[in-house]
Amino acid sequence: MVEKIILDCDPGHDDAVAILLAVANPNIDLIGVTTVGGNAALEKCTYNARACLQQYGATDVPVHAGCDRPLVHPLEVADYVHGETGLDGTELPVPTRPLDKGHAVNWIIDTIMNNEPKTITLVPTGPLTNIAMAMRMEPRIVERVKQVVLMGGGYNIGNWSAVAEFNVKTDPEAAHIVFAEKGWPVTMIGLDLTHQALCTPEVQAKIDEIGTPTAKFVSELMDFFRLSYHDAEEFVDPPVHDPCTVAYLIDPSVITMRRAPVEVELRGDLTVGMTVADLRGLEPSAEECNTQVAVKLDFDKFWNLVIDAVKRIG
Ligand SMILES: [Ca+2]
Repeated sequence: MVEKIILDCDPGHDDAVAILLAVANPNIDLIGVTTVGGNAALEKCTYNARACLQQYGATDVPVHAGCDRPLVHPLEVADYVHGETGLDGTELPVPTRPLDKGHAVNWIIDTIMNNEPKTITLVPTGPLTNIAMAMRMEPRIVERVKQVVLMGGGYNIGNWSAVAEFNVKTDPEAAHIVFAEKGWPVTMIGLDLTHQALCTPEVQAKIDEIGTPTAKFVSELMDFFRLSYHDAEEFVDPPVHDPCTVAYLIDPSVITMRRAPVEVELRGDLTVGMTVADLRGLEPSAEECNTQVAVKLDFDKFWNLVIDAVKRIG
C-alpha cells in the first residue's frame, strides 16, 4: 500500500533526511513539498527543500512556499542548531526546477480537495502554521485528509523550553488548532521518540560505506548536526527527528504508539507550547481518542530504512 503524502517542512538537517526517505522509498508517493518558516527563514527553508530534491534526483516533485511567520508570535529561528543557511555543513546543489507558483496553503487545500477523500496523509515536520491556515481557509480538508503524522511536541520532555519542543513552541496557536480538531487522526511523533533516533558513529559509518554523492551529502549534514547538538544540547549523537514520521508511514512496526488525548498549552508562565498528553488510566480506543503519541523506536529498523533510501538514490 503506497502512502500519498504532502511533506510540510522547514529544512533543516533532519527534514533533509525526511525528504530523502520520502523520495526514495517505494511505499511513499511524495506528491509535493511545502515549506514554512521555522528552523530558518522561509526563503532559506524553501531553497533548501528544492536543493534536497535536486540532490536526490526528484525534480518532478513540486515545492510551494508557505507562511513565513507563526500566526501570532514572531519567528525565532534555530540557527544555533542548523547554521546560517538552515542546512550548513555541505555544499547544496543548485536547484534546476523553478519554485512552483502559488502559496503552499492554497496548494495544500486544492490538492486535498481535488483528490479522493482519505487518500492523502499530511506530514508536517516544521511549525504547524501552514496546516492551521489551510484548516481555517477550508475546514472541509479535515474530513478529506487520511491522517496527520507530525514531528513535534513530546509528552515528557522539551527542547525549546523545559517542557516545549521547537515546532510546537514556535507556533503554539497553530499546533493548538491541529490538536484540538477531533475530525482527523493525529499521530504525534515527539521528542520522547525522536531522541531515540540517534545518528551514532556506527550508523554513520554504514552511510559512508555506500560511497555515493548522496551518502556524502547526508554524512556531511550529520557531521554538522552532531557538532551543533553536542555544543548546544550536550548530545553525544544527534537525534534525527523528522524522518521518524515517514518511517512510521512506510512501516508502522518501526514505532510503538500509545493512544492518548493531547492538548497544547497556550497560557502559563513556564509552559507555553507544551503538548499535554493524558496518559492516565487504560489506553483509550481509536473511537474514543483521535490522537496517539509515539513511544518506542525500533532503532535498527529505522536506520535500515534510511540506509536503504540512500542506496536507492544511487
Ligand atoms: Ca523540521
